[in-house]
Amino acid sequence: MQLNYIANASIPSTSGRTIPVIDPSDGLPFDELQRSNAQDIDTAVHAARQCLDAVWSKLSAAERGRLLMRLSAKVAEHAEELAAIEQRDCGKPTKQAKADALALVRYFEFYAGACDKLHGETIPYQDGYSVLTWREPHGVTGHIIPWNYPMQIFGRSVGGALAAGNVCVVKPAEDACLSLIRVAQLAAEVGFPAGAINIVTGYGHEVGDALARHEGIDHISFTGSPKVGTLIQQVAAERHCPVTLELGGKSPQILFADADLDAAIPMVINAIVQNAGQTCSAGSRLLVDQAIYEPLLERLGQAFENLRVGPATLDLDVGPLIRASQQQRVWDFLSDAQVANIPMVAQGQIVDEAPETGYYQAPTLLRDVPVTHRLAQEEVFGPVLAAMSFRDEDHAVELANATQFGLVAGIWTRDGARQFRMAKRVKSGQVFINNYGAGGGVELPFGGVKSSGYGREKGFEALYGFTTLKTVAIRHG
Ligand code: TXE
Repeated sequence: MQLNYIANASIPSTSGRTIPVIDPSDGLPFDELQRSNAQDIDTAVHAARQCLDAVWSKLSAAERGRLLMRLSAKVAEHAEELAAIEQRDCGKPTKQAKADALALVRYFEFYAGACDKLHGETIPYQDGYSVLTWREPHGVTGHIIPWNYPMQIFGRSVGGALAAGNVCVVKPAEDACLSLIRVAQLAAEVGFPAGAINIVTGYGHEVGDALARHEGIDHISFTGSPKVGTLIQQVAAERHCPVTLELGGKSPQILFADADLDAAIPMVINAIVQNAGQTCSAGSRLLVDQAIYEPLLERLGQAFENLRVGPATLDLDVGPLIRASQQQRVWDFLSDAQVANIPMVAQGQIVDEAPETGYYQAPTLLRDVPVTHRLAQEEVFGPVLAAMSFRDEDHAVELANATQFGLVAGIWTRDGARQFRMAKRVKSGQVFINNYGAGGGVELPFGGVKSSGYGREKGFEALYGFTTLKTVAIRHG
């Protein structure tokens, strides 16, 4: 039985209710979580506030940095354990689960080093004045985390918030809590004061909503669906609470005829099958120069047919989807494709060892997807790649920008001038040229434009979002 983790103690919810924890590889329950309520959130927010006032705000930036560095080392020691927990909870193939644990190590390491480098400025003003700016923490920050990359998103969000001097109340997704409860315990072991990191589990509409509404939450960081992002904004607007939103995408991979296809193809595939396509930055649209459309689809089709899907511990190319409703969502998209006569180029194979009760979906490559079809417009959040061709650079830009989203774009061309032109013309928070994702580097600021959200997480830039700027003007004559 998993308990909430509040003020460095494992405690049950006052609701007395629980939620089953399901292994996506076989669809069977193996543990239970607390189904918390608004009262539990209130307890966590008070614990956090007490910690902030009595302890956290008294630490120097260097002391906060040392604690984060110790946590980074502790997570590194426990990386295998955390990866195994996440693997069972979220159905991640072993290499993905390990990569996520190591990313968490890096987030804490990066933000440990950033704590004492968050400077204000002095501003030249009139004679007789000195003007300076201080970057102050918001106070108690709320973090609503999704289930696709729990450890990574916790690292980028909570790591940045703590580094900037905040204390945190975290609501993990109901499908993916276990690793984060363990990380909070590890934080207590390395000396984080009671109340600095609090984890309250439960359903979004109950406990997530209570967190977003709580008067004691000074900033909300949310990663999830556009629908819930809108709700969070509305709730936060009522009390003018700042929010950072990361709401996914429909990111294009744009391949010009002069692209290095040997380099591009593995990355195009990885960008849509990694984590079974349940990645906010998944490269889910493939825009291809018409001159190379047919030969490229042939090569990609062969590669898709070789992709193998199965239980997480088999560590194949693709694991299961997170839950039955997510599987149903992908099936609905694929049946809409059939109704619209969108041609399927190829599908991977689900291996015989995959239990029928698991949530498996073979990677699927579709071609000639009309730009207005929902497969070219909406996030599937599964291993489904929608290909279409373009005539020239202008047409590529038009297609790339023809969705409500703007998170990531991958551009593949050897032409240096075109690289810059495309990077400028594509509307997205990130542009990757001749790569996709730049290896997930924690240093790289990350966030979207349009319906992909606003604010930035990751990198040093995130620290600005986790602080508020105070201008101090002194008239000294
Ligand atoms: O997301 P939700 P779901 C997208 C993706 C996916 C779709 C649905 O397309 O198929 O969203 O996934 C909490 N108040 N992304 O339904 O509901 C919830 O408990 C406060 C993209 O799982 O948005 C969880 O912790 N919180 C994405 C978190 O919000 C609420 C990652 C995300 O869940 C809430 C996940 C409420 N009323 C899904 N309702 C990305 N950008 O990476 C739910 N939550």
